[in-house]
Amino acid sequence: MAIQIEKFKYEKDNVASMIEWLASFGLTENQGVTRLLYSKEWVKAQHALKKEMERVGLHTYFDNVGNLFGRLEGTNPGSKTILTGSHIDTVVDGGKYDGAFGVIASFLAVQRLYQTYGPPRKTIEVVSICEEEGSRFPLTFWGSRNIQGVYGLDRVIGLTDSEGYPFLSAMKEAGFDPDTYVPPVRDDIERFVEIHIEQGMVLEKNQKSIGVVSHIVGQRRYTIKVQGESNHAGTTPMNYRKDAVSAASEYISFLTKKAKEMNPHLVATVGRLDVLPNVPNVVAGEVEFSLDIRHHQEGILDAFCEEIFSTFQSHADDGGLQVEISQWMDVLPIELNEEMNALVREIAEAKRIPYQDIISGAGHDAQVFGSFCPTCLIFVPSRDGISHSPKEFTNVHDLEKGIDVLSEILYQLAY
Ligand code: HGY
Ligand code: MN
Ligand code: MN
Repeated sequence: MAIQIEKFKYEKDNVASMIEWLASFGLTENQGVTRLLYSKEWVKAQHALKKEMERVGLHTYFDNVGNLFGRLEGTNPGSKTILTGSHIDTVVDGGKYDGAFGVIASFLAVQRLYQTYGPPRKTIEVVSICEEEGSRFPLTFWGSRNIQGVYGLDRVIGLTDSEGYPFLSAMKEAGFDPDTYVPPVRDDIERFVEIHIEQGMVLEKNQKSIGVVSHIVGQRRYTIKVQGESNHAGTTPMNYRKDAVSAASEYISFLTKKAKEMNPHLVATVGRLDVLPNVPNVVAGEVEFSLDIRHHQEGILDAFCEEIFSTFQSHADDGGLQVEISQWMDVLPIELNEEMNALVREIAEAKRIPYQDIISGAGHDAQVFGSFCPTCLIFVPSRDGISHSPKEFTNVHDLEKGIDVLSEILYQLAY
């Protein structure tokens, strides 16, 4: 497939310019980025990155699901691989840095190491992971969980995006034919290093330039369907209604109140809500909403889910409605590798870069790799803590400091 790569060029070895270049693949009219898995913007971005990786001397290849790798062969024959990178997909109208900075930083760090020291002892691979967000299809970590061997094709059969477009058709059109799919499981990865924007305001508030992530929260995502009965808005008395909107709004205010009461670190978010038939003069027969719940302790997640779902069910029973709760994401909280974190702290100290340990409230590919091989996740600050928004921004000094620390840990692990 001849991919038409955008004309936009970036200044070589310039992280700010490369951020703008990569953002040009899926730029929205309000300067956000929408680059969903297997979309045309996603295909162009992956192929443009592939070209850049080849330009600086990396051997490139795609695996069966569209993870892009740039390989710098180690001099030690048969050495295992130090993998570094992040995800290339975004949320809808997201920012220019989420995922993208990690891919660019790994690319620039490896390029600088190769230009300065030549080939490493251990092989280093830069990875542009195909999907992490779960923004187009109801599944997350499609890239890293294929590498780990947790996901296979069976996980996506019958899956469609919100427009009903089948996952397998999108995958095939992007150049990754499900008929030739074999699980792209890797058994040669020794360590994984990811750098990412914090997406919160802790580092900025504490005037730190580097975050050493000790834990990543566990995450559960659900689709909740409330089935009532459509009826006439004018002739149906209030007590005779099975109003799905009024029931769903009770559930949402209950879960919000319960999350605030139960634990200061617990977060619960309803980001999407669809109403049927969604017209002003009809009592809604059906509501479907998303629910994203996170905490770094599994016990809290269990207790919260138990309480809210039993409450939804008894409320629905009393009102003659049905409620259907389907879970489509369940990622355990994880503690990252302390030996690698100690190395990051040492490097930041030596470079006099202010740093602190931090818990990540956002999910990351590092939490998938973390249960598979020694893994660390390094944060750089987000201005005003804003992310998943066109306003997402990190100043270039912090970007460069991040690349500096990333280069040094890769040097110590692979050279
Ligand atoms: O939603 C998240 O935590 C991440 O940005 N995917
Ligand atoms: Mn991310
Ligand atoms: Mn994200």
